[in-house]
Amino acid sequence: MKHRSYQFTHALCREPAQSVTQGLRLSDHGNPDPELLARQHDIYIQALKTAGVIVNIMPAREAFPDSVFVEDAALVLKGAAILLQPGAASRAGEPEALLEDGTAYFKSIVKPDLGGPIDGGDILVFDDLILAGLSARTSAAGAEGLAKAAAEFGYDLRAAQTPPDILHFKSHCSLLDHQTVISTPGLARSGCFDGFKVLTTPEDEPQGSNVIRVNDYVIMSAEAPQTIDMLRAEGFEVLPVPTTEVAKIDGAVSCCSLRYSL
Ligand code: CIR
Repeated sequence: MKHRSYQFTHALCREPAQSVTQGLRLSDHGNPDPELLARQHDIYIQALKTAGVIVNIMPAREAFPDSVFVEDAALVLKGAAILLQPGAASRAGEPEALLEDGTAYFKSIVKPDLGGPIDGGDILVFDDLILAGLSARTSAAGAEGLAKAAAEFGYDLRAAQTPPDILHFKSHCSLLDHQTVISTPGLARSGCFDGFKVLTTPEDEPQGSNVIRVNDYVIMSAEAPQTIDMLRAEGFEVLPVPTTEVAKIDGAVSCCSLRYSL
């Protein structure tokens, strides 16, 4: 049977730093509480384990307040990590930190010259197709650079547009299965998911659109109750996890892990 893009054997996370209080944010909702964030991160890791993956955890990196959001530093295709070029200056060293701390966890690790910035949060991976949302963190040049790197693994890459005023493409959409996405209504209207089945979140619950489908489970924010009910009614096995602290610095469930198969 074809290997699906939501089937994973492994996940890689990073312990949150105490400096997470300095994490970047588009608007201020107060600093995250590092202790509570760490407890919520543990619950998240437990959910990944329930979904059947082996979770490896790298040590905290105090020099990088946002380094718990490990998804932005690399894209893993077929077990091989492609180091990315984060678009925020304070995060530029995170791929190097991943190289130092994480190399042993992948089949291989490459550092291509991407020619421009691109964050993992802007990259949505289907079975053979990648959508890359152009944003303040991801340039057309970065997406083109990644297209070349991803082609070597058999993926086509299509650029899309991250909606204005949000951080990342995946702040407003996620994969539910190989032919289904969940999206905010606004992003769905842009037409970037033509050819896919699209479920839309309620207008007042955009936080429901960032989920991770991991094997038979959908891990998502407990702070999206209407979307949880909707996905359960659609037959998905949902594992809600608390995300109040990462949400204060524009984080959500997808950014806290790299998921892949070995
Ligand atoms: C940042 O602004 O880079 C972090 N505070 C949040 C990153 C979230 N990453 C993601 O959704 N992939």
